Amino acid sequence: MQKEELIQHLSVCVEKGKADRATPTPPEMKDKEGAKEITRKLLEMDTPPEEILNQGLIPGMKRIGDLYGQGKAFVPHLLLAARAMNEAITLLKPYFEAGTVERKGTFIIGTVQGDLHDIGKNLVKAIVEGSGWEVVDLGTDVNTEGFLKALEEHPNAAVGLSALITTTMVNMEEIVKKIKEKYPEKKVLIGGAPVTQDYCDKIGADFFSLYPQEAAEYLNSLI
Ligand code: B12
Repeated sequence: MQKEELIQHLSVCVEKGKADRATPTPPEMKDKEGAKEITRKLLEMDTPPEEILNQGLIPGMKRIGDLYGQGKAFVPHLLLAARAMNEAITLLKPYFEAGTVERKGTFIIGTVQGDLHDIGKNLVKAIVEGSGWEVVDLGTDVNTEGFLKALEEHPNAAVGLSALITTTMVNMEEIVKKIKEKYPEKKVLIGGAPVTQDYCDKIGADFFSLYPQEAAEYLNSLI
């Protein structure tokens, strides 16, 4: 298969939750290569990791997300797709990290309270790490105290908040407020599908983007 065809096929694997060859579903793809094998193949063909991410993985996840939104796919489908995407991201991560020469600073990141989505957060983490920062990953469902405690341990760090649900996004406001009360100069980055620049301005965060690379560039501009 040509590179473009493989990337297309990769996006179908993510959409259908075909993580690797051993994944038994969907039946029509049984015993066929999955996201893991195809990503490995693409990397062996020297495909840039950003291309694999932006043209294969993210569109596949978007399609299953859209189907879910239309009531044509359900939570188990999303879980399978997330597993397929994570298999591929694990292979891409060392490439994002490869550029690391020295640590430019520390970046604390977490998905906010009530929210268990971590695919986007993990992407931001991988790309910021890859751009030379030490990243402290607090995981998911992180409350205000969790972020403040991490800041006590890393007082010079910048902070990133991720949220994927409109009802958890609102928790960002309190977290930003408490961080700014204690550390007025602290830079707080926010992101996640429902977040907007307006919301960022409204809650007094410093930076918003849907693109991890832009977050890395913003952090680099702070040095
Ligand atoms: C995969 C998925 C899941 C998986 C999550 C697996 C995992 N490990 O993350 C599972 C199945 C567990 C799941 C569960 C649920 N989900 Co869900 N899920 C999705 C789905 C399909 C994709 C999300 C995703 O990973 N996108 C891909 C990543 C790469 O995008 P991203 O996170 O936005 O990140 C990008 C940017 O936003 C940015 N970014 C992200 N974070 C940050 C942070 C910073 C600092 C910066 C700068 C940038 C940045 O960078 C990333 C790369 O570009 C979306 C639908 C969709 N199309 O978005 C629904 C969606 C988010 N889920 C939704 C819902 C409702 C749920 C559930 C409540 C469902 C249920 N009934 O149980 C639960 C919630 C559980 C919980 N408490 O969190 C809704 C939210 C609706 C709303 N009102 O907000 C969505 C939008 C689906 C829908 N259309 O209804 N989900």
